[in-house]
Amino acid sequence: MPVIKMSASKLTAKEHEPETSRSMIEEIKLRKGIRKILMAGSGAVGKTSLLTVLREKKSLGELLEGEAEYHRTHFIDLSAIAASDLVEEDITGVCQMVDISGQLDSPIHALKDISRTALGGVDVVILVFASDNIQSLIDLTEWMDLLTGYYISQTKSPTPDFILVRNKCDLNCTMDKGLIEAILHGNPQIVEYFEISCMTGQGMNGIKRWLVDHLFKKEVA
Ligand SMILES: Nc1nc2c(ncn2[C@@H]2O[C@H](COP(=O)(O)OP(=O)(O)OP(=O)(O)O)[C@@H](O)[C@H]2O)c(=O)[nH]1
Ligand SMILES: [Mg+2]
Repeated sequence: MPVIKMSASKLTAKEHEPETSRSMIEEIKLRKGIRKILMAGSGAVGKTSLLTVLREKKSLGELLEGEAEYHRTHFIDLSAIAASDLVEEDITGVCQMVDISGQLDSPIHALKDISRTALGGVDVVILVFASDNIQSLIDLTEWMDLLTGYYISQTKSPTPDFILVRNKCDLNCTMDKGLIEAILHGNPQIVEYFEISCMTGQGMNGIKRWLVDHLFKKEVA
């Protein structure tokens, strides 16, 4: 079966967002303390799991009894997490989390069909790969091409920050360090790198702290 690949040009050609609505959205976001976070990366790397663990404040191991089932995200899921829930501090603000399907070659995909809803006004992109799946690390180059293509076309909007997350570290798999370094120093620039396990909760405090400090505290200063 032929594999339909989305190209960066396809993504940008669809996007004609009016200037007024864009600045209005930015204004509303600022006033209400809303920050938008996009989870990106291949299928089964743990994007939805990361969102669940952040929201529920428990690891997958605590949340799931027995076998951890995989329910792939078919299109897009949106949910909100209060900043004060991430770090148990009195901070005003909300993280609007955008969780999209990892299957980029699907004929129906949020990045193509509703690119503005998925990508517009995003403050942080969390690029996720899994420790036991080197292909998911390689696939991130395609995700990064698509996303940078979109944001380059949005010349009047700020470009989001990209962070890189290696999930499933509980599996103790080895990974090509050179490839990770190449992604870390490639384009777009990665501003932070985390090694985590949604299963055990390892590294989750670091991500939470970074999100809150980066997204909410600098407004206050
Ligand atoms: N061992 C281990 N398994 C994990 C971890 N995080 C997630 N999983 C498992 O990996 C599988 C896929 O996780 P999901 O969060 O659904 O993956 P996803 O990236 O949202 O996948 P798509 O929705 O298809 O794009 C599930 O069975 C999870 O239980 C982890 O840290 N360690
Ligand atoms: Mg998912």
